[in-house]
Amino acid sequence: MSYQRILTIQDISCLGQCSLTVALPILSACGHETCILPSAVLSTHTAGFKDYTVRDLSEDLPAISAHWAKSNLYFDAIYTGYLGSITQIDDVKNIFRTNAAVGCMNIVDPAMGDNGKLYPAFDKAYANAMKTLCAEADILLPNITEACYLTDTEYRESYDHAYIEGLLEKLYALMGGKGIVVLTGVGYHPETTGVTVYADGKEQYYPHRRIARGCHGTGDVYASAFVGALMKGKPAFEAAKIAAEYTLRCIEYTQDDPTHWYGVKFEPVLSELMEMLKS
Ligand code: PXL
Repeated sequence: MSYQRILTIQDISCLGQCSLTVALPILSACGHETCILPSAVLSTHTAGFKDYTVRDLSEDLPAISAHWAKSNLYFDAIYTGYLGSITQIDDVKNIFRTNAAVGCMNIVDPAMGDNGKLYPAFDKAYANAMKTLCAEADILLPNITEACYLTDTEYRESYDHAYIEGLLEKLYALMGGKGIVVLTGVGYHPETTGVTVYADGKEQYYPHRRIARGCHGTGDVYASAFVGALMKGKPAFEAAKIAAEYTLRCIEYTQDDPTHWYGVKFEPVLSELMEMLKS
């Protein structure tokens, strides 16, 4: 695949190793032209820090999109992550319509929760609005918590294959019966977790080791590495495996440092991701 121009829309948490400060370096390291649209600027992310500052950039989104369109600048992929409000969800839907190149891939990480709960800034109304953005995705990248909110399914800590199959079918229906669902954090045994890729009634599962320490920001690392690999021409299941292995390496590199609780040290292992893309 030739040099790809990717737009990623999410917040900038100035400190915290998530959203744009993760997506921009990872996509660039994968060899893509990476354009950014910050939805908000926060001093830190919202999970675990207190008294963080937030500057909402909602007002700027339509004007930036209009400027790009007027300048004939279009994107090969548009990848969205953490957004600030329901208004921004609507703005992103307009950006899908206005700023996409022919054949553009719309990739939605409905970043809004984990471990059965929504992140502090979100409520049920936001989760419902997120369903309408997911309906426009070519590729959807939820974790199980997000999948539950998107499909009005009860969250369970342990489950069987039928439960996961039910989630996948409902997510696929939400996308209008087209596209690809990449469901992360799917584990049927205590010592493993994994990722399921679902399209057209066909499920592919990649189980991998589970690292006891949960780290913040791994969803963003995963989604960014997935998009990076996919836009290098890797098939979705291959991209899902590469993203899983890279995310595991990030956690392994971080897990022995108790002071680094707010994110993963993804930078020192970026070269390993670049190696994985060569194979
Ligand atoms: O990693 C997801 C994320 C992104 N951006 C902000 C967040 C979070 C998760 O809490 O707070 C601002």
